Amino acid sequence: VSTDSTGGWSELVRGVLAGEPRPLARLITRVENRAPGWQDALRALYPHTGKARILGITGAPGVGKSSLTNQLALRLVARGYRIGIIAVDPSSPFSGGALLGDRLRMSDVPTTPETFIRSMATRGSLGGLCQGARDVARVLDAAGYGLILIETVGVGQDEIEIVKAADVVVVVCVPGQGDGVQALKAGIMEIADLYVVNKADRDGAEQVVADIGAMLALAGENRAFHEMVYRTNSLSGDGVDALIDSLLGRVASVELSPARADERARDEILLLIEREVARRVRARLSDDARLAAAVKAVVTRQSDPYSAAESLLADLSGAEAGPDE
Ligand SMILES: Nc1nc2c(ncn2[C@@H]2O[C@H](COP(=O)(O)OP(=O)(O)OP(=O)(O)O)[C@@H](O)[C@H]2O)c(=O)[nH]1
Ligand SMILES: [Mg+2]
Repeated sequence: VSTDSTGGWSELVRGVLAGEPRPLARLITRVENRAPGWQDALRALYPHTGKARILGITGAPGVGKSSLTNQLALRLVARGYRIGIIAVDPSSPFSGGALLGDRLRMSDVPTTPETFIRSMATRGSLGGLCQGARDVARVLDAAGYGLILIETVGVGQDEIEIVKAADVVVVVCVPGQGDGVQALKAGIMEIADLYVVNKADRDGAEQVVADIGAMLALAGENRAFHEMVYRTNSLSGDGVDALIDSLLGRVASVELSPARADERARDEILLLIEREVARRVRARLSDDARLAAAVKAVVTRQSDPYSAAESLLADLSGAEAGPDE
């Protein structure tokens, strides 16, 4: 379409800022694919960001995160919000079923100027899962989506990093998962703002509520229990409005502390640097005869991976520093 000197980016950026869905979808895809000029696009959008609030929705596979997100989105749109949804899939190597399932369950959410849905099945994506979700959220923010819901399966470091970047984190549990609540203690618990016991239509929901209560008490949580634990049925929508009232209350009260804002910016800058350094190192070494020789030496036990890495790194930094140093 466009052949301007920015490779069409400036037109897309204009469209995004004007709130047009098609340029938005195209720009996000190109940013995710790291098409040439992606940084320029994000640079141009950055001054227009910082208004959106991000809700992280996490929990074990199948607890109803997508169904709940769907219910939240429909109701929030009815309340006048523009909602961006990012579904981060674990991209199971066995099938694309999870992705399709998410699309199906979220199909109730109309793609209108009020809602925008993007699935990311992106293990091994170019920018990394966490940065990828961050970039997409940032584009949606610039496009005027005031609330961004990010669904992630609460397993794995990447997913935890993603929800850490959210303003409010909802952890979804269900009855009948036995040690489900137990499993949550690792990592996710520290960042949870609210707990949802979904599938509250099923037996055992009250037991899960009680388990969470016990866990919170152990953790010395001093917020009122009833303000932290909600019961929902994501099929009928029961309980979802009460959850929304609480979420909106929290969102309104979240003002990022300066220290937290600094920490986030710092994390992001470091992450971007790490990615780029890793990319450059791989590019430099991939065809390097020294790497090939080191591989052989390690495989035949003439050397070891530690010495090989150390000596290649020394070569690289020597080359970086230049002949004068
Ligand atoms: N009975 C009952 N079933 C529910 C409820 N919420 C979701 N389900 C069902 O649970 C199944 C999983 O729902 P999803 O919304 O796909 O769950 P998810 O957590 O997004 O799943 P993954 O993204 O695959 O981890 C579906 O068959 C839903 O219809 C609920 O409140 N009650
Ligand atoms: Mg899902």
